[in-house]
Amino acid sequence: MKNSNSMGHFRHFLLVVCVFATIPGIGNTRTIAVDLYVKSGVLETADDRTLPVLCFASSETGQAFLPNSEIGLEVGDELLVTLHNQDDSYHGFEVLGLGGAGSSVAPGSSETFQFLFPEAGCWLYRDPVNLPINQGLGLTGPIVVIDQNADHDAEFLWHLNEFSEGWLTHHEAGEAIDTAIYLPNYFTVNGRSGADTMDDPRALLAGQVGDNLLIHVVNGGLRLHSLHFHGYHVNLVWRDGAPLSEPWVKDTIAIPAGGTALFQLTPHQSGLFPIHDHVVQSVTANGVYPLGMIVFADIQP
Ligand SMILES: [Cu+2]
Repeated sequence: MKNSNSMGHFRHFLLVVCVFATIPGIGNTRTIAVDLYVKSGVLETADDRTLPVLCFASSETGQAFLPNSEIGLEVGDELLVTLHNQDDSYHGFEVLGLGGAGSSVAPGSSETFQFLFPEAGCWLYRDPVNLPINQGLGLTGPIVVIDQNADHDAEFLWHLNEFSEGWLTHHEAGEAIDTAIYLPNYFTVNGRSGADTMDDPRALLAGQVGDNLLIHVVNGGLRLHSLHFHGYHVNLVWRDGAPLSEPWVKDTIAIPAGGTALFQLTPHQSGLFPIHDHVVQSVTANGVYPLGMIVFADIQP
């Protein structure tokens, strides 16, 4: 097994195990094992097209689709990801901010990577090989770590992405991709866009006035996405691996490429409200508005 973390993380892991071993009743560090298969797949768009992408698929066989699997964890978990490279070029597995940046797995090979999650939040995983191309072809995914002792009424996930049809079709045809030309024309949340996001229970903010709602956001795209809330201001409470000293109350929050954030919302009014990228181009699908990066809050009295 390859340990993709630094020695610092390894020592931290030993420390955690020792502490848990000496405190009766707190010895339940879990190990979560996940298999991911890198292979070609498809993105089904809001304008009923099918685009060729690369996927971290959860199944060895069968057609792969975006979005890539969410990895759901609890605070204290150890994650073991075994990456099976079924593609014909090298791919790796990185969790941004935690390790794996130098990983590279040969075609037809498998490797296991270890990560530790001592704190709640959300992280982005991606292929660190051939950046930014492989990331732009679809190889990103979300990790959500829940504090099982914290209290909230519901939690949600928005995995943001944008896709350049030019890059996807060049890659499928085996042609070189010019990274100086990046013109994304599809913009997704959890692999969906437009009103289709309402069918995703991880994306639709469903709740009641007074609820304590948590929203995990990871930007797997190569561009900044600025999320604008109608109906509410939210509290930005955590970003890029660290809590804010004080919540930042905002109705528009910019998430840079590769960025992560945690919003807290206690709705003060009922209604159905859109939340969308403030860059209008990103609310389109191949130029058609509003089939892009938009989600909804559906709050009952
Ligand atoms: Cu707006």
